[in-house]
Amino acid sequence: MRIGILCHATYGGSGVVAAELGKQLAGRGHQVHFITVGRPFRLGNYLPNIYIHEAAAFNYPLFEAPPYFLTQVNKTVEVLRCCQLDVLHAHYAVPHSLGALLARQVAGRPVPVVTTLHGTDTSLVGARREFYDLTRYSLEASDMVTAVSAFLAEQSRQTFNFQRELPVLYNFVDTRVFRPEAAVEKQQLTGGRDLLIHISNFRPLKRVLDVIRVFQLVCKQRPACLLMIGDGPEMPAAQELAASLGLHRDILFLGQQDTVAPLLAAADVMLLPSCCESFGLAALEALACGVPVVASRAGGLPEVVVHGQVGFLTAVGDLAEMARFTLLLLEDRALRQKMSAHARSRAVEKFNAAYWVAKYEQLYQTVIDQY
Ligand code: GMT
Repeated sequence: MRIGILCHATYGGSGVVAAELGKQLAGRGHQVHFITVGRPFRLGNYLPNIYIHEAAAFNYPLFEAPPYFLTQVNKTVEVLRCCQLDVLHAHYAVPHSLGALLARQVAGRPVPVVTTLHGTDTSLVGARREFYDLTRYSLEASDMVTAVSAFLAEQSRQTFNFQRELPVLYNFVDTRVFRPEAAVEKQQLTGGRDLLIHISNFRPLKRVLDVIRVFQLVCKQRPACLLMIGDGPEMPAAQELAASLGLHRDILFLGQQDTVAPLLAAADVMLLPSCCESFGLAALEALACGVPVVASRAGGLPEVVVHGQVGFLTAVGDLAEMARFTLLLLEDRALRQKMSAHARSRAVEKFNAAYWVAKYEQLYQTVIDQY
């Protein structure tokens, strides 16, 4: 198949999933065309069957900001015409779903549009009054809409009164890349201390200050260090809090990292205290590395992290409970090893790339046949 993928190229779960899906599809012999603003994150070096079509930034004094949406739609029209795409797959409803639909109309080419919802697109963004009608239209006009968790499917159905089929195609992980053996040399990093890790885009909903506070509670009982990976609006507040608690030497703020598997695999526990999370791809990547996750019982996280089996879940903001579970894992080596093995098995058995990529292939074939 010739597949066009529209996605956000910046750091963020939806862009990661789109890039990983594209790589997997290309590896299975499909021709994959990314149509993005910027080079998709996590795509890495040249891979056969992958084509990148970057929408150029164009500005004119009359515009308040470069009209990226329009240049991306125009680029999609060009690609539709010259590459004879069989299907367009929009990741993140706003604006990619609408962009794909508009490009199809302008190009005058009959091509089905699949939209995959990732979470913030239909909760924080698409549900806002400023975007609501366009988002609802995009979902209705798409030939198929999928969601990355059962939680998100239900939430989107309710928010947009969406009555049609909305299949759940879970996010997946490349368990050959995210694996326990990928770990960097830990001793050098920790000096023999326990290692906690957090990865996110440091948006308020990730509650990165909770991560620091849980870490403080843990440090009162055991020497430990914390890797904070990613960047975003809460970074200054997190750094200030770390300094004010006297923890700045125990926390490494590593910023955006392209290659996270070696760091993840070296960790003893991952902390993910988000107040909402449609899926929690970072948690799945940790599980694949054999790292138990202590997370909040929010959104789709319980579909990924089974409480008591591959980690622990607590109420959002229950720092004492998060610290208690983290200490339990650090202090009880046998428990940690058992959960680590379960974590890896769960990632391999339930969220492996081959299974879910084959589901996407079937879905594309269905919409192509029905179109
Ligand atoms: O978490 C974010 O803020 C980024 C966001 C995105 O769209 O890039 O992530 C969402 O999509 C990911 C991939 O499907 C999911 O794993 C994340 O849980 C989801 N984020 C939220 O729902 C907050």
